[in-house]
Amino acid sequence: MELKRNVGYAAAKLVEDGNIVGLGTGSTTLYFLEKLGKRIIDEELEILGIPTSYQSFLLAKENGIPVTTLEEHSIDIAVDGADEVDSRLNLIKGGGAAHTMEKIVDSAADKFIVIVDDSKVVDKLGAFPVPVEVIPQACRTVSDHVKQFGGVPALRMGQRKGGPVITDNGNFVIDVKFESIEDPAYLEKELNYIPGVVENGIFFGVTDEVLVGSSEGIKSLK
Ligand code: ABF
Repeated sequence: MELKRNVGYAAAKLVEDGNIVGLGTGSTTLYFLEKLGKRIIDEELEILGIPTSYQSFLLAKENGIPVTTLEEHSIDIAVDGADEVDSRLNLIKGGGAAHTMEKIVDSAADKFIVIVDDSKVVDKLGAFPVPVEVIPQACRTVSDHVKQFGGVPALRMGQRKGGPVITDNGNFVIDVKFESIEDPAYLEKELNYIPGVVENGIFFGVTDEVLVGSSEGIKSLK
């Protein structure tokens, strides 16, 4: 928790007065939103946020961060968490089932900063299953399809007994485990070609900087 707070706070200090800010989702960005809200009040900053989920929308409201939309503004800086970061700064995201909107917002930002603790940094992606958001009616056909790529699909189940997780967009999530991901750029594209797939959680070539929290402090990867 301490490491997540440190990177969250550090990222909030990178935001400048007048910025339009992409607001990530998850337990690390929670600290980013907390600190950003505090800076807005203390330093009287004029900042607008663009949330990546209902969670970050509500947290923005709670922390006094005014929100806007992609229709109205372009994004200067986006800050978001990740489930895995490889040595080339490619990511797996979507453990929180919000990766579709996260990819839209994070990719649209002039600068995209990822905040993680050091447990998320890996040489090669793939220990974490790739979250794939699917149209509910395509659940079986998408599952069959990913098996052809060597993936092992599992429908993500929710808190309601026997019920699936429902995304902010009203869809299901299939978590696909691959033995290893040799070519994340290829896999990201191929998964999105499957009919019924809305978006997958591989983020190839989008990241500008990663702030990694460890017991030794914060390291920046670029
Ligand atoms: C979101 O939150 C997701 O894309 C990712 O799944 C998760 C990050 O994990 P954490 O809650 O540890 O910050 O950004």
